[in-house]
Amino acid sequence: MIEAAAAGVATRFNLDSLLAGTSVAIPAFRIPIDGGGAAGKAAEVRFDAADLYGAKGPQAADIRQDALGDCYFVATLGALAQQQPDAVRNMISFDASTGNFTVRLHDGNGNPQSVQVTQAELEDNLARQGGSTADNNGLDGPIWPAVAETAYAKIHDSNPADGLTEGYNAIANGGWPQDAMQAITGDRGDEIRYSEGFFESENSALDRMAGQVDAALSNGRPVTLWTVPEDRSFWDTIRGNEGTQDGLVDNHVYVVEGVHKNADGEWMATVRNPWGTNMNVGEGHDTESATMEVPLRTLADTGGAEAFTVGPAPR
Ligand SMILES: [Ca+2]
Ligand SMILES: [Ca+2]
Ligand SMILES: [Ca+2]
Repeated sequence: MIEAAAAGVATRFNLDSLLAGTSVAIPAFRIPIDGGGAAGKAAEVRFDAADLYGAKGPQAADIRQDALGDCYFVATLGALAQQQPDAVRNMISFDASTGNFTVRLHDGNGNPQSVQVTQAELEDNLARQGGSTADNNGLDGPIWPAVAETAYAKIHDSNPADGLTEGYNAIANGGWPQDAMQAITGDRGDEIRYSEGFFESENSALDRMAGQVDAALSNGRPVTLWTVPEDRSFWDTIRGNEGTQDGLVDNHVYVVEGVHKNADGEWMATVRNPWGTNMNVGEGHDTESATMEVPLRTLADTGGAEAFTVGPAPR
């Protein structure tokens, strides 16, 4: 069972779930349902096409996961926004005649599904402190992540007419990065895992993995990183030590922004936490920044990363 942890408390998660899904709770933000809508719009159509994106278009920084444990989904959204912003634009449309957004997701066979998201369902997402920044910024912020997340909850709800609690319960307690890639892009993508071949040195294996990730990003493919608890050595275990920590939240999914060799010749991955911050991780590398660098060697040595998930190239 993965539980949300309050901000300000180091987040530690029980390890009996293999699902990748963590969340961090923030104080509830009350949406002014009565009174005028945001930005002077009528309350019945609070959001429209002009609210979807910021001035720079769809961006990974538009993601801010809070109360819902669907990092696997919102991190994948962020990775797609970073690599293929036009794919995000093509995924979502607004119908002024109904006030609904339409989101194109995909079923398990890659077949497109059109999902209608109503104004009320979108406001419900914001009240649940979903994956957009709009619920954190007084309803001001790009709402495309909330629209997409609402659609994902809706396809997991057997009766949307009575609300989407069932759907949110299905998606917000962890899930798999490749399932999210499938739903968002129609393609499960590929996984890159660290491995050393026979007679292969660690340096060579790291070069190979970094080259695969770098090539994927260069080809416009969305890439996420799925983290797991670090391995502990025999001695760490019997002494009750945590062992070396990589600084990344365990059982989480990050957007991968890039890989590069630093001045010491070490491969570093730049990753973005869908929380919008790297505070309260509790592994000794906390930073206010949403992005941080982590040595690939540390991930290989600690076993703190399960896999990179690589989505399809632009079509
Ligand atoms: Ca949020
Ligand atoms: Ca329902
Ligand atoms: Ca970790």
